[in-house]
Amino acid sequence: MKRVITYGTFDLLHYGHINLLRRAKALGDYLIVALSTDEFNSEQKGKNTYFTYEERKKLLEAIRYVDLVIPEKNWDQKVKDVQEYRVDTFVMGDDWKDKFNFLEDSCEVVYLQRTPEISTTKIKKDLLIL
Ligand code: C2G
Repeated sequence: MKRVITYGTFDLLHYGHINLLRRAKALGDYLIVALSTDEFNSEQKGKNTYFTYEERKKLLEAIRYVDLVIPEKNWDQKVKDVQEYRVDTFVMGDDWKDKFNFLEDSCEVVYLQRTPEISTTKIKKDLLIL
């Protein structure tokens, strides 16, 4: 069974996220999403999410492509996660291109094209003017 992992905040879930998750799952048989915790977001990523970790986790778990959601607590857990969950392929959108090439010692690293035009930030901005 080919195991795939990806990481992110996935706030205000939108079709760009779904496009990423669908293509990530297509690379294997089992998709793990390491979901940024509220603490990691606010303390290290500088992100204040609309939905809490638990709410974002429930949304992700409802997606047919997602098999398991685990917490992403810091920037440095990826090598351990790849080993612990016996991951074959690590996937991220290409806004992260080459940022995680160090994982190539542990698994395949794939950067997928981001969906243009949509982002959580854009949704928040657009809603401000509604
Ligand atoms: N994404 C995408 N297209 C968009 C928006 C997002 O393909 N229009 C992808 C991103 O490239 C990322 C995933 O969806 O692979 C999740 O996006 P974010 O929640 O913004 O993730 P980010 O905050 O970049 O967190 O350790 C890695 C970080 O946790 C990544």
